[in-house]
Amino acid sequence: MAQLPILRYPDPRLHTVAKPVQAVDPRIRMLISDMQETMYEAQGIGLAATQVDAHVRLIVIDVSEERNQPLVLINPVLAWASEERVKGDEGCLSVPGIYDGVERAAAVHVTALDGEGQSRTIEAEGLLAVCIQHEMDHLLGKVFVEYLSPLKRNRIKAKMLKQIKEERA
Ligand code: K2U
Ligand code: ZN
Repeated sequence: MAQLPILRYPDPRLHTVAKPVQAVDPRIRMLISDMQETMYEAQGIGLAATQVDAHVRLIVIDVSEERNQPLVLINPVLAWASEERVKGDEGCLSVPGIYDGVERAAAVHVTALDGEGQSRTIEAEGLLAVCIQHEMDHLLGKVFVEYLSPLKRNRIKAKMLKQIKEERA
């Protein structure tokens, strides 16, 4: 088990399009375990492999209050999205300290392999639906700030670069 460094916006690697997982082998199982440790330590409710510079279609999630209901989505496919939309404030472990409104489908159905390589369909609404959409965006190289205005996005980019520079000083 290991905690992995999380890429920080505007790192260009966050815009990499992830490739499908070829086999749920020991290497992928280790990555799943490391991503879960990283997510829990960062107090996140989701984490995409893209964020830890591993460009495969893999997401870990835990939206439970008790932080004991982990979900693993390998090669997720969006099978259905509701017409109903919801708008809520989102954050991101790759954009620390920034929260802003994003509109998403209120409910989604996603098919994916679980951590054992078994095919599953997840019918999600509420926070889980939003989290799944947020993480599936990461696998397409999309960060939530890209839904914001160019003015807001540029201000966030400048703030992140200043944060990174100060941390390195
Ligand atoms: O992708 C991530 O960075 C994890 C997100 C997942 C998420 C985003 C928006 C809406 C639902 C889920 C974070 O866990 S959001 C919460 C957060 C943000 C920053 C630091 C800690 C926790
Ligand atoms: Zn994120």
